[in-house]
Formats: sequence, C-alpha cells, structure tokens
Amino acid sequence: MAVASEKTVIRTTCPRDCYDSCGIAVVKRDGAITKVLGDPAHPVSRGALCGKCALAYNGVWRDPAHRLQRPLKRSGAKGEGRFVAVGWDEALGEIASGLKRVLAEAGPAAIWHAHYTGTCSLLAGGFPVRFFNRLGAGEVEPDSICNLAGHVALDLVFGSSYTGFDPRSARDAACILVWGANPSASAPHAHKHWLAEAPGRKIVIDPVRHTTAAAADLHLQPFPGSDAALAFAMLHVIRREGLIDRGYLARHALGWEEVEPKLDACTPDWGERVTGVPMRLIEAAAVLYGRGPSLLWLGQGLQRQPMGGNLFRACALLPAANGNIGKPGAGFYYLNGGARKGLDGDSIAAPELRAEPERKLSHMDLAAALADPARSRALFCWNINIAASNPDQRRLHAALRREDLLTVVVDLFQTDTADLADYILPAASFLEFDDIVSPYFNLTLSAQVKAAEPMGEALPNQEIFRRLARAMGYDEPALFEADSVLLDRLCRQAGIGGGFAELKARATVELFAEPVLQFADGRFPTPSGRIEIASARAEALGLPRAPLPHADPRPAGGRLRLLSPASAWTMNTSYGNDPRNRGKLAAEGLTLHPEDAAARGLSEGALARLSNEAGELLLPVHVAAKVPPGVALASKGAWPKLDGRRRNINALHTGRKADMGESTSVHAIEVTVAPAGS
Ligand SMILES: Nc1nc2c(c(=O)[nH]1)N[C@H]1C(S)=C(S)[C@@H](COP(=O)(O)OP(=O)(O)OC[C@H]3O[C@@H](n4cnc5c(=O)[nH]c(N)nc54)[C@H](O)[C@@H]3O)O[C@H]1N2
Ligand SMILES: Nc1nc2c(c(=O)[nH]1)N[C@H]1C(S)=C(S)[C@@H](COP(=O)(O)OP(=O)(O)OC[C@H]3O[C@@H](n4cnc5c(=O)[nH]c(N)nc54)[C@H](O)[C@@H]3O)O[C@H]1N2
Ligand code: SF4
Ligand SMILES: [Mo]
Repeated sequence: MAVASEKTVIRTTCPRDCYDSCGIAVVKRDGAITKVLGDPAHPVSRGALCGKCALAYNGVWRDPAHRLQRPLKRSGAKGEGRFVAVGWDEALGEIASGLKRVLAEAGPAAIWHAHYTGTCSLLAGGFPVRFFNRLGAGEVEPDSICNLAGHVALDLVFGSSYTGFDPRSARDAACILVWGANPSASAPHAHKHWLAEAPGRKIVIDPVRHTTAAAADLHLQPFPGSDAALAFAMLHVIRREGLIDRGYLARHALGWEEVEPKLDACTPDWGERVTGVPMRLIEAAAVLYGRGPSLLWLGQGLQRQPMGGNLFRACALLPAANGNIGKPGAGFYYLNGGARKGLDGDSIAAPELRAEPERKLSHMDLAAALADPARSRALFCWNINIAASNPDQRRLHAALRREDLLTVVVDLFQTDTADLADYILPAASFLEFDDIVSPYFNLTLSAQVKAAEPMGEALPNQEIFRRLARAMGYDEPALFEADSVLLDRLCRQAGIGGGFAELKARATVELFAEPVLQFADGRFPTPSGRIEIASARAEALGLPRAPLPHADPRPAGGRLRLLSPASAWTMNTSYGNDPRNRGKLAAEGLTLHPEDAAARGLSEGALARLSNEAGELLLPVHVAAKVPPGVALASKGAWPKLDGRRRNINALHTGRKADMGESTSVHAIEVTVAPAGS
C-alpha cells in the first residue's frame, strides 16, 4: 500500500507589476510543488489568482523545458539565437573581462543598464542597482517606458506622485472616478472586490468600453488624448453648479486665478465637440464627482500621450478645485510609494557607491544610443524585455545585432532580448527565494517566501550581482550584503519589529489601523507648501505655467489611433510564451469599430495590415463597438519571436516623447489599417 503523501502549503506573494499583489498558496507534496493557488486569507484576492497567473505559474514558470537553467554564451552570429551552456565562473569571468576592457577603452559612460519591473520584489528589483552604481554605468530611465510623464506632472502640482489615497477610503466615498485605467485587466481583484463593493457610484473615463467601464454607473468615452479638454469642461460644470471649494483653494492652492478664466469657453457643448463625449454625460459626471466626497484614480495608460503631462495637470485640477483631498472618502491616486510605509529605497540601491555623476537615458532614445558605438559599448538588461516592450522596434533590433555591443541579459526565459545577447544569465523565479513585496495600491507589506530551490543553476538577481561584483574584484561590503540582513532591515523600517520572520508568519501586514487620509494637514511637499496649479518650476522646465484645455488633433488621412494597453492574459510581455496565455492573447486580435471595419472592407476574422512610418504588423480583426470610430485596440504582450516576422505591436511605435519626462506616448500611435492582401 502506498504511503500517504505529505502535503504542505507555503504562503507567499505575487511580485508582478500589478496593483493587486495577491497572496499565493504554494501546495507541495513530498517536497515538490504541485500547484500554485490563491491564498484564501489574502484581503485583496481572497483565494483566487488572476487567470493569467493561474495559467503561467502552473505552466511555463515551473516548466524546466521553458526556463533558463544554466548561463549561456553566444556561439553563432549576434541575434542568430545559438548559445552554448557555460559555468557561472566562466560566464561571470568573461563578462568582467569584457567590462574592464570597455572601462579602459571608453570609460563607464559607454556602459548602460536597462531594468524595470519584471519582478517588483524589493531585493530582486533593487539590489542589483548597487552593482551598477559602483560600476558607474548609465541607467536607462526605468519609468520613461511606462509612467514618467504622470510622475513629473503630479510632482509639479502636489509635490508627490507617490502619495495616493488609501484604497480603504472607498468606504466613505460617494463617487469613484477611474480615469484611464482598466482595473478589469490590470487590477482584476480590485475590480472584482474593491470597486464592486464600494458603496459610491462609479464613473469610468476611457475610450475603450472594457469590463470595468461597462459595469460603471457612467462611462465617458473621450477620443484618446482629449482628456485635458474633458477635465476643463467638467470644471466648467462644477463651477456652474457652485461646487468649487474656494475656501480650500485659498488655503491650499496657488494659481487658480490663472486657470479659471479659461473655463468660460470650455462649455459642455464645446467639450462634446472636442472630446466626442455627449454633453449630458460630461454634466452628469461633473456633478457626481463634484458633490463628492470622491476618489480619483488616475491610470498609467492615461498619461501615455504626447501631452500626457499637461493632461495629468488638468485632471489634477479636479480634486484641487473641488476640495476633494484630505477628508474621508476623498483623494486622488496614481501610485503609493514605499516611503509612505517607511521604506528607504536608498538603503536598497546604495547610491553612495556611485563615484560618477548620475547619467540617465530615456527609453525613447535607447535605439539611437545603442546604434552608436561612440555612445554605447556594453548593455545589461535585467527585469526587462526591451526587444518586445520598447518603441522603435526595427531600429532597436538592428542596434542590438551590433557584434561589438557586449550584451548581457538576465531573465527566466529565452526572450527576444535574450536572443540578442552575448551572455544570458538564468534568474531564479519568485517561488525560489525570500523577498518583500510592497504593493503600490494598498498600504500593506507582504512576504515573498521561498517555496522551492532555484531551477537548475538559476540564481536570484541579487546573488548574480554579488558574484559579478566579486568577479570584478570589487571589495565594498555593501555589494555583498546578505539577503537576510536586508530583509530584516526593510521590515523594521516599516515598523515590523520581528523582522522578516514576523512578516513571513503574517504573510501580509496592514501597516495602518485606519484608512490614511491623504494630505490631511493640507501641506504639500511643493516649494510653496501648496498645490501648485500654476507652477514656476514648470515654467523653468519650458512648460506652460498652468495646464491647458488641450486635445490632440485627430488622425488625418484615414489613419486610426491605436491603443495597446494591458491584456488580461499577459503581464506586459511576461507569459507571452505560455501556450495557453499566448492563445488567449492572440484571440483578442485587433478591435475595430464596425464603421471603421466596413469602410476598410474588413470583417470579423479577416487579416489586417497595420502600417505607419515605424513599421508594419499583421493582426486578425475583431469587430466590436467597444472602441469609438477612429480608434483601434490591440493589447501589448506578444513575443516578437513567436510572430513569423519577429515583431509585435511596438514595431508601430515611433518612440515619440511625451511633453514631460521624455516619457512614452505609446497610446498616440497612428496607423493605416487595410486588408492584408491589399
Ligand atoms: N505597445 C505598448 N508597449 C508597452 C506598453 C504599452 O502599454 N503598449 N506598456 C509599457 C509599460 S507600462 C511597461 S511597464 C513596459 C514593461 O516592459 P518590460 O519591463 O519589458 O516587462 P515584461 O515584458 O514583463 O518583461 C520583464 C522581464 O523580466 C523577466 N523577469 C521576471 N522576473 C524576473 C526576475 O526575478 N529576474 C529577472 N532577471 N528577470 C525577471 C520576465 O521574464 C520578463 O522577460 O512595457 C511598455 N511597453
Ligand atoms: N493583466 C495585466 N495587468 C497589468 C499589466 C499587464 O500588462 N497586464 N501591466 C502592469 C503595468 S506595467 C502597468 S503600468 C499597469 C497599467 O495599467 P493601467 O493603469 O490600467 O494602464 P493601461 O492598461 O496601459 O491602460 C489603461 C486604459 O487607458 C486607456 N487609455 C489610453 N489612452 C487614453 C486616453 O487618452 N484617455 C483615457 N481616458 N484613457 C486612455 C486605455 O484604453 C486603457 O483601457 O498595469 C499593470 N498590470
Ligand atoms: S498578476 Fe496581479 S492579479 Fe495576477 S496573481 Fe499577480 S498580483 Fe494577482
Ligand atoms: Mo508599466
């Protein structure tokens, strides 16, 4: 008779770049992981994982046939995809020699590292920066691929973009306005529980009628890039209805008088003409928001526009002029940062190791910089998949094929970026080491707990860079600090006195007993201590002093505006290699409004050719009125190498910069759409 097998459950946390930071239950039998499930005790996800992680964590993430397991060294021509396995010492020794050669010949200025949020856990996401600080390498500005325009804008207005509302304030809110975010895909449990159970009425402002929009009390569908005008039209109504909080403005803001005269012309009728939103909806949304108390969630998708910074400053006028800040049920949110919880980012990244002045490069300029041997001789990519996620894909791929660009990629999988490397280093997955997750929505802290040994010879990012520091002959103790020391320190910074052991035992810790009121004291960390509606700092940056009621011009010449936001089935490009996730993503295709499809002779399932000055892509058509006429929708996330022509949606992204932060304007792509055969 077989002996009953021993079952254990390990509680950990999903560290993806996601609002939810779900609790996970890892089921093990006889020492081996058999299933990765949701943790029923987790307050956000309540026992479920999202569909994409349920598939991927029980698919490619635990599949030895898909995971990188040994360091690899290029054996064919660059980009050909031929590699041989080598030992860690050999790989790191050769990388160190290569780096020393570049340092001797060109200095650290020719070395770049690109990284982002492949994992958001604190050590695997932050500790390697210590190595690059010591090396003096330049950093490809991480947020310029995602959300920097919004950060710069909110920093100008409020002095912080990382101090959002506490989601628990929803219990006191009469209205929740979700503007340019899609929780049904990008925060699925917040969509399902937090938003659904909030007592207030919901408004969604998004060109796409996604699941969260369809479930809202009001859905406004502006043409992309017209939201600043919409904000002004809403303020016109808020003023007309006597809902401007003049006392709040007088006490806490500067520069309202520079904006207010502009409202005269921004009537709802004007708003309808400029944004496409019917005036009765503009009025209804303005009154509902304006009566308050209201929460305003500013999505990251919202600011990926040529005038994304101006757009965010315009949206920020709503809570400021309406006094919807600092009282129960009121506030705005973009991201909640670690500092909010006492975490000190510098204690992870150790900027004091840097002898060189800091150098940054926008992702929008990366292809050009890598194409130029005088500017770049070595590149590290870790926690990022630039060959799939970045703009200017054709030029970027060409630059990465430079034989003389020493390229090192650290990843779990053989991505398109890894295919273009000289050395590929296998990273351990979040199931394979201890770490900490600091959610950017809820004011909580969670443990990432080791549930298995790293697959093959894979190592956590932090250990890879400790070993590389040793291979370089560095001797600063900070480069070698142990995970356990770092984890305990971070827990104590957040007030968890028992250190990581306590966090691990509690899985997720609520750091504040009661909902935290945002800027309750009415003091803002701007130079003036007030909300800077008109901003001298903006002026010094060459920007308008105050936000403008701008709307982007509509595409001309029959082109469509292409949106490529988050899919429910991939996490950026992560999971794009899992056969099941990939199938779900591919089935989404290119959504066109029935009028646009008919005008182009495209019917459901037909193959369309999308083209513009950056490139060309083929996608199957899905016809649905969930987008307005003039707008096309196709999610991000596909792996170029799994498309016959090695490209994805970013083959169409020119890399045009937003007005602030040299940030992406990916939601402003314009394309010609035609039948593939034409
Ligand atoms: N067209 C279009 N393009 C976009 C966007 C869009 O909306 N539309 N959005 C942009 C946005 S918002 C972002 S944030 C970027 C994201 O772009 P990326 O940062 O490239 O995100 P991912 O595609 O998930 O790639 C992260 C990589 O990290 C790897 N990884 C995961 N865990 C670990 C680990 O522990 N260690 C290491 N070394 N690697 C790990 C994953 O396998 C994956 O290959 O894409 C941008 N690109
Ligand atoms: N499933 C899943 N979840 C994810 C990700 C993922 O790839 N997949 N990515 C993660 C990352 S890195 C990020 S940054 C977040 C992003 O998550 P979100 O903040 O939700 O951002 P996006 O998905 O890029 O876009 C959100 C919405 O913005 C809308 N939008 C685009 N342009 C405009 C406009 O001009 N006006 C208005 N009003 N709306 C506009 C799009 O139609 C889309 O519905 O999600 C994270 N979570
Ligand atoms: S990606 Fe987000 S929704 Fe999915 S399991 Fe992870 S934290 Fe939860
Ligand atoms: Mo992002």
